[in-house]
Amino acid sequence: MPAALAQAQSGGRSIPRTVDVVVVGAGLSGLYMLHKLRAQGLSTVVLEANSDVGGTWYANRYPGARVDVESFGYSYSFDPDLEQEFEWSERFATQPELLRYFQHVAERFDLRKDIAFDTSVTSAQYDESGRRWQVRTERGDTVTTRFLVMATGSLSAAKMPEIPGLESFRGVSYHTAQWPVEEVDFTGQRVGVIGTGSSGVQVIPLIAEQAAELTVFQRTPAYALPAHNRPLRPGEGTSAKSDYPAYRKAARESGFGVPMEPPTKSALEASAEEREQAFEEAWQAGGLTALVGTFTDIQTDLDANALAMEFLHRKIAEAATDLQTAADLTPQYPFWSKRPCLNTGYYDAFNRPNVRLVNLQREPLTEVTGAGIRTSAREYELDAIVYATGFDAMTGSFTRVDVRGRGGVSLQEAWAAGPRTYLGLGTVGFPNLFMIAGPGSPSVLSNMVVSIEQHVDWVSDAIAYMERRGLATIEATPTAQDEWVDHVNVLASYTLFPGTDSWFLGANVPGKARVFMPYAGGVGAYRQKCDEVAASGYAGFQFSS
Ligand code: N01
Repeated sequence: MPAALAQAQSGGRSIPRTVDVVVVGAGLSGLYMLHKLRAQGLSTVVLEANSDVGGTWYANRYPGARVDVESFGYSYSFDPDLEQEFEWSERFATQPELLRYFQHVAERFDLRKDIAFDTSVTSAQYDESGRRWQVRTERGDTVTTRFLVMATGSLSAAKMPEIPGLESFRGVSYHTAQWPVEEVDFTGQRVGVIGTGSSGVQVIPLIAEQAAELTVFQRTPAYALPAHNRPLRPGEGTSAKSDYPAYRKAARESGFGVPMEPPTKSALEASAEEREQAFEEAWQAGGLTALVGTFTDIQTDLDANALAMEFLHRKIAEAATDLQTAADLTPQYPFWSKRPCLNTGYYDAFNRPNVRLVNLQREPLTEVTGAGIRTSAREYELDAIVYATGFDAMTGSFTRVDVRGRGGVSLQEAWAAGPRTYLGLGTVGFPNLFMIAGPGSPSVLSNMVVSIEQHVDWVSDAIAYMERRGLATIEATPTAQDEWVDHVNVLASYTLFPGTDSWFLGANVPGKARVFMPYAGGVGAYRQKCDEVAASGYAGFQFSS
């Protein structure tokens, strides 16, 4: 396919007016998608709102940000040389190291030349007669494309809370997912953090070390599992890298996208000693999935789950020295019914004299004032507020762009009652639009890199299939989509997820339909289904020629 294209000048940078594929986002998904499409000879441009590559790892540069999948597993597998050459320094890589990795990938494969940075996509409209997408940017560019790949991330649409008075605060406000590129120094300041999900749990220990006073406003406590992060030992990298073929295969066939022996026994059938030993070993191993993987029914049976909860409650009581603080930090909802967090110094932070915990269940937050934060009990005076309040997850990054498919129907309208997709890859009414790690796929319930690589490979194979046969459009069929949505819901109903409010259900966004969005059947089963669909000539998708 010829790549010689008419160029539109915009902001000093050339953006082609017509391409085969527009990819939105230069994070993990967009970088690999560009690399693949280019190798297939397709003219491609990536439009990226940030000033450089990295996506979520570009934006979430708050102190303490680090990955919660082991570094060796949270990396691309598509190029054996790339796998071997990058040196990870810690068990769980920090955000700056991850960003260095993505910058290295961009340089190694010369990706930046086809990425327009500081280019926010505002709309994408499908032109039915021309069977093309018209993609518009904030800067006024219009790009016409056959295929549109939304590589916009599952957790990238930052969410501010609905609290009165946000604008009135006279100090400085930050959101963890929109952290400034310049270093932020909290030395000597009175800082408030709202939110104790993964971002809060990571940022709190670091701010605690710097600030004069840190006040943590907690609405729902987190299960913060030990990371046991550490520098990698000499030789550890070489040995892990020599195991890559087997490691990657096991990751792809697993549940969460990390190699793991599946449990065989119910927690309810195990003796108390067996359970304690299994839980303790998982605790000592650290990581997000060890404990939930001890027994078959931790995530599916409330009684089995209560046994894990009891173990975790004891660990929290041991970690926080003040009794009331320990009680306030103890979650009462089932373990893994919302996403747990990885802990590096979180509970210890509350043992410091300059840190206090405000339990918003006892004294609800009423407003942000000019001077700080007011609860029903009092006002807390602050110099800075950090909103660790999360994301409009899984759908926000798609629906914040005005995407309109056949008949001018917007994605927002099509998904008003919850996202509807076939395989989390495509959606009815939006021909030639692909989503990477979209709702209805394992995405956030997995090691994202494993899921992203699988989607990118699948999408580039589907486009290659169309090119070989001269097919113009691909679109999910209503029947396949309905059946897939039902299947995703049935799988969720076997778990404890639907019973606890979380961003998995859209519960953190007022007015958002309460639907469990990710596919809970595991990455192995999901990959198998996607492979079968491709092998059968893309059953469940219809083509036009
Ligand atoms: O966001 P969250 P996050 N008043 O939605 C609270 C991934 N991630 O950015 O639970 C008071 O989990 C809210 O309280 P509640 C990971 O998948 C990964 O922390 O709604 N509080 C909650 O405590 C993660 O799950 C890493 O009651 C309010 C917090 O804000 C996902 O991103 C690091 C409030 C939001 O927690 C999201 O994590 C970071 C209000 N009005 C993130 N509104 C890694 O480790 C919200 N809250 C790789």
